[in-house]
Amino acid sequence: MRGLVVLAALVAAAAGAETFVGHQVLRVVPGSAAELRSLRELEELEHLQLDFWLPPRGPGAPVDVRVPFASLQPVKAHLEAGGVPYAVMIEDVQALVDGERRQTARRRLLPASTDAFDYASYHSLDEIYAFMDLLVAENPNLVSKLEIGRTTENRPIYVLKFSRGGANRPAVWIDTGIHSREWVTQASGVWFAKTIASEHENDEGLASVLAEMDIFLEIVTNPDGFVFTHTKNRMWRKTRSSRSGSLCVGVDPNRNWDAGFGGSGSSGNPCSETYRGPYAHSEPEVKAIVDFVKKHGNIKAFISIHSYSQLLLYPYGYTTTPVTDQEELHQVAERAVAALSSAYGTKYKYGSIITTIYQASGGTIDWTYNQGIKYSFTFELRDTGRYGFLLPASQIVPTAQETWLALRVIMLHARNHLY
Ligand code: BHK
Ligand code: ZN
Repeated sequence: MRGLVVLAALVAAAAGAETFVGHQVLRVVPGSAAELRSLRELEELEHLQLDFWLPPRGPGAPVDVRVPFASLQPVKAHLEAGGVPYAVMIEDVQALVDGERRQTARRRLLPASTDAFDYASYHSLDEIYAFMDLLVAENPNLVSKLEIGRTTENRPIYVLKFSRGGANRPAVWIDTGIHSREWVTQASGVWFAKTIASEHENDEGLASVLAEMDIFLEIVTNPDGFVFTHTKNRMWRKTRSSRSGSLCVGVDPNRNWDAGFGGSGSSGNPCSETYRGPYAHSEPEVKAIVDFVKKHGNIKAFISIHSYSQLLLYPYGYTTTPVTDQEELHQVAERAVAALSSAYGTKYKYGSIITTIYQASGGTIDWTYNQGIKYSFTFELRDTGRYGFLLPASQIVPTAQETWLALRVIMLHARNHLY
C-alpha cells in the first residue's frame, strides 16, 4: 500500500505534475481581532506558498489553509506564538490526491450510452465532452450543444441547451466548474444533464418548467483550468491566461465581472488567487457568458455553482446595499435549502454573499442580477471542510441529487413568477 502511494506520487511527478506530499490543510479559528491579524500576516508572506481554501473573514469564522511541507514548521510556530488554536483537517493532501487518482483510474470508460456512464467517478474534459455528444445524439428533440466561445488555450466552450421548442423562451442558466478545482461541481453538472434528459417527462415539476422555459447548462465553465487540474496541478482555481510583466498565470473568473470590478474583495496582484484581471471581462471564458446572456436577453434565473462550504447565496458580494428583491430571494433560498436537506439531511446556510461569506467584488451573480436577472444564485456544494475540494467520488451522486432538489425549487419559482 505504502509502496503504491509512493509509486503514484512518482508517476505524477514524472509527468511534471505538482505534488502535495506532506502538505496539510489546517483549520484555524481566530477568536479575536488580534488572532485575525496574526492570520492575515501569514497571508502576506508569499514565500510560504499558502493556499487559503477558506480565507480569513472575521473572528469566529474558520480559515482552511493548505500548507506546503516546508512551511508547516514556521506556520505552526507562528500560530502557537500568537496563541491561535488550529486543527489538522487533512494530514497529507497527496494521500487524498492519490486516492482520487486511483479511483478515477478505475472509472468505467466512455460507454455507448449515457445510461452506462459512470456518474460516481470524476472524469477528464474529453470524457465530459464525449458525454455531451452522446446525450445530444440520444435526445435530439430535447438537447443541443452550443459553442459559445473559445478559451485562452483555444478550447471550445460548450453549453447544453434543453428545449421543448419555441423561439427565445425565458430561460434558466446553470454553470458548474468556473473554479476548476471544485471537481464535485462539474461532476454534478454531468448528473444534472442526464437527469434533465431522463426525467423531463416523468417529473411533473421539471416538465412544467420545460413547457415554458429553456435550460442552459455549462458543465465545464473553465476548460483550461480543468485540464490543468487533471494534468499539472489538482489545486488550480483560476483561468490560464498570462500577461506581460508577471510570471504568474491566471485570473479569478469570479472576480472578473463588471459589477464593482476592482473593489475590495479582489486583488490587483496577478499572483493572487483572487486576481481580478487587467479589466472586466478580460477572460474569454467570462466574456463568452456575458455575450451569450446579453444576446439571449430573456434569462430569468442564473445559478452559478461552486464548492465547498454548503451555502446558498444571492447578491450582492461587492456592496452591503441589499438587493431590491432581497426578501423574495431569501424566501426562495430558504425553501431551496429545505428541499436539499430532505434528501440526506445536509445542512446549508443561506443569505447574501457579503453577509454570509465575505466581500467579493466582480463576482458572477452580482453582474447577472444587475443585468436584470432577478433569480441569481450561487451554491457552494459539499462539504464543510473534511475533504474540501478533494471530496471523495462516492459523494458525487448524493451531492448532485440533493442539489437538484434545490435547483428544482428555484426553477419552479422562476417559472411561476415570470417577469
Ligand atoms: C461566491 C460567489 C460570489 C463571490 C464569492 C463567492 C465565494 C467563492 C469565491 O469566489 O471566493 C468561494 C469559492 O470560490 C469556493 O467556491
Ligand atoms: Zn469557487
